[in-house]
Amino acid sequence: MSQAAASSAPLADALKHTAEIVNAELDHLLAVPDGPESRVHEAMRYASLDGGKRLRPFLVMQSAGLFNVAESSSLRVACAIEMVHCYSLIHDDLPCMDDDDLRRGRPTCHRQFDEATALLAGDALLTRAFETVAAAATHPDPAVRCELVWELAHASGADGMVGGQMVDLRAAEFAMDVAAITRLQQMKTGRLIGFSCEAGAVLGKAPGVMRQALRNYAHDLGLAFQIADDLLDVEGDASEVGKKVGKDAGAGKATFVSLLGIERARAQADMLAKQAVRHLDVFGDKADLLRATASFVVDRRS
Ligand code: GRG
Repeated sequence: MSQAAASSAPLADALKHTAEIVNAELDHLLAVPDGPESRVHEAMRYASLDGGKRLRPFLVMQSAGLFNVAESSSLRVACAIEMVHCYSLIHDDLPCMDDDDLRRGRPTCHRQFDEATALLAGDALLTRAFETVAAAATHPDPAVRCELVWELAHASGADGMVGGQMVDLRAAEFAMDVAAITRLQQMKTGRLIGFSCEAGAVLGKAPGVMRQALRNYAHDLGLAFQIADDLLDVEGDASEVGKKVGKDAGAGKATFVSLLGIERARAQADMLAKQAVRHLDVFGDKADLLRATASFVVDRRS
């Protein structure tokens, strides 16, 4: 059995377990009240329960596991990052952005509900994420909660994901070379992945050198993830990927694949995945699932 195959079974089990506990916690955090406002709650649940790989929550749980953080703490942060991710997917799918009909193999939120409800569901998931992190149940130390709020805001906002989305929307105005695409993707997808990996270190009050190791791992993992995403847009199958493919080429967008070609893009993703793993040496065997995640991210079919 190859090394990758040998490590993929425990990873698949661990991802499945994380998905199950995240679903259960989201079910609890996103309860539907009575009253006419219940429609926005239903839309929040539609867009965030029972779907996706739960990669970001998995990274939170695994990074927190390195520092023996209580699962009750890390699970709340894991759910918060998934809420931010799901909000971004709802808004990204809206007619004013990508105008997509399919997400996670189902109608997008605005198709299932309506545009205004989808917009509000995204807004409410974002704010519920911060409410969740800030609550006392997340960590007994208010300084830790405050740092998580600050880091999550920074990763999600105009200097992070939202800023990256803005650059993406304006990409046709600029000559986008590999350096410019790398910066865009680090903002748009890399920053949330970075938060996910560092959150465990914040929760566990980890030494700076360990937090930096996770930051470095996340940097390379995030780029590898994005190159794999670009490859899926070219090589993937919509029924497997769960969303429309061929969109980047159709829109004439510069991507890692359009700039480097398929072979070099794949080689770059593999190189980044190997480099990501090397940053984990400081954690020994405890980081084996994070090591396996690097291979998963570049080999995934969805
Ligand atoms: C609208 C504020 C705002 C931001 C949108 C993240 C993003 C920015 C848009 C998503 C568009 C997209 C497909 C980006 C490529 C990378 C990415 C985030 C893919 C989806 O993440 P996965 O593969 O999805 O982790 P699942 O469904 O598994 O959670």
